[in-house]
Amino acid sequence: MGFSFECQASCSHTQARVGLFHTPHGVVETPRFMPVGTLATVKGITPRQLKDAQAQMILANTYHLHLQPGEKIIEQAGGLHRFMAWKRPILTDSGGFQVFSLSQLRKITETGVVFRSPRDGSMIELTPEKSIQIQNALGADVIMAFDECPPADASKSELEASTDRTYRWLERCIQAHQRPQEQALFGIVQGGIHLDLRAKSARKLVALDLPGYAIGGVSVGEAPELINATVKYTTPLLPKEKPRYLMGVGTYREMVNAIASGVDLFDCVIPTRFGRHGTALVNGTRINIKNAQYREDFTPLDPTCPCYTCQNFSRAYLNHLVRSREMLGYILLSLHNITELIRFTQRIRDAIKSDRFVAEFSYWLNDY
Ligand code: PRF
Ligand code: ZN
Repeated sequence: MGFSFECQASCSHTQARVGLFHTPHGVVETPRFMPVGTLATVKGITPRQLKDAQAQMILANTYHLHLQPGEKIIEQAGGLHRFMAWKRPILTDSGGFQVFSLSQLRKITETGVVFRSPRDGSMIELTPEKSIQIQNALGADVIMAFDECPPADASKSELEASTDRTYRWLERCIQAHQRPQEQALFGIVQGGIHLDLRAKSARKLVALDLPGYAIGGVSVGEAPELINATVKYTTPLLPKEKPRYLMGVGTYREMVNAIASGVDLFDCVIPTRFGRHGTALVNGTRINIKNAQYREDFTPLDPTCPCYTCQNFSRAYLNHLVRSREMLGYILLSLHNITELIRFTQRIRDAIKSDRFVAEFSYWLNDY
């Protein structure tokens, strides 16, 4: 039981490492992509299919599950793992980021955030204590601190005030956390693109000796070079012996560069969102399966892919399904996309183990 992180191999040219993150529901081999299951479901994909795709840890959202069905129901069901029949590790995001990106009429105070429920228009308050209480009830293996994630166009002084407040909220999260043996609380470094703010945030968080650390406030609309620069600067400030998680990032290039900086975990809605829009991730590119060129293409999306979609169906069939708006089309594309991103991080792990990471992934690497 409990949590530990061990480093199994590291790259001799970059900070990239292969690790094992032990959690109460099993081991997570890192670096790894975590599929997003916002509402206790990775949209369109069964837990059995997720297992076949080699998913190890998946994500769920405090904000959405609090609104529907409510943490009480999930607690009654025996917790999130049993409710959704996913026996492997789960991570819940705290709701901070989702309140800021999804809800209207919010008011941010030292206490927390007040917003209007998109469901019934009622006013809802989320505070650090409330977020942790909900996450304790949901029962994920990893829970996230309640943070504030300002938009990319926030001024430096706004970012500084917000980063300081996020730190005070973290202290309250730690106080409120009732199940530290069963649930690891990760702190979230903020500070936008300002490296001095990132350094201050990281330094204060590291002093709290948390079981893991996340980098938040990245990929919120800033230029791609700034994403990489921020991650490259921030990651080495976090302890080597703890897992590092880059929140909401899941493009090939950003993942490879973040891994080179020492990041272990990623999540992103890209594979399922793209799947629902008819886009397939194939060999580092995106293809729109609706395009006429696939109408008579009887080859699989990716002949090297072991997923159920690629093993059984042609591009022509997927083109037909998506053009006909058949739900199976979106499901098969989502399944392939999830498999593809998890396989991509698996290939990176193998490359790091044989110390061929830079050689094999130089196409994506910005600085090596
Ligand atoms: N904070 C939290 N969740 C997040 C983010 C953040 O900054 C991001 C930013 N990319 C994605 N998800 N709590
Ligand atoms: Zn596939």
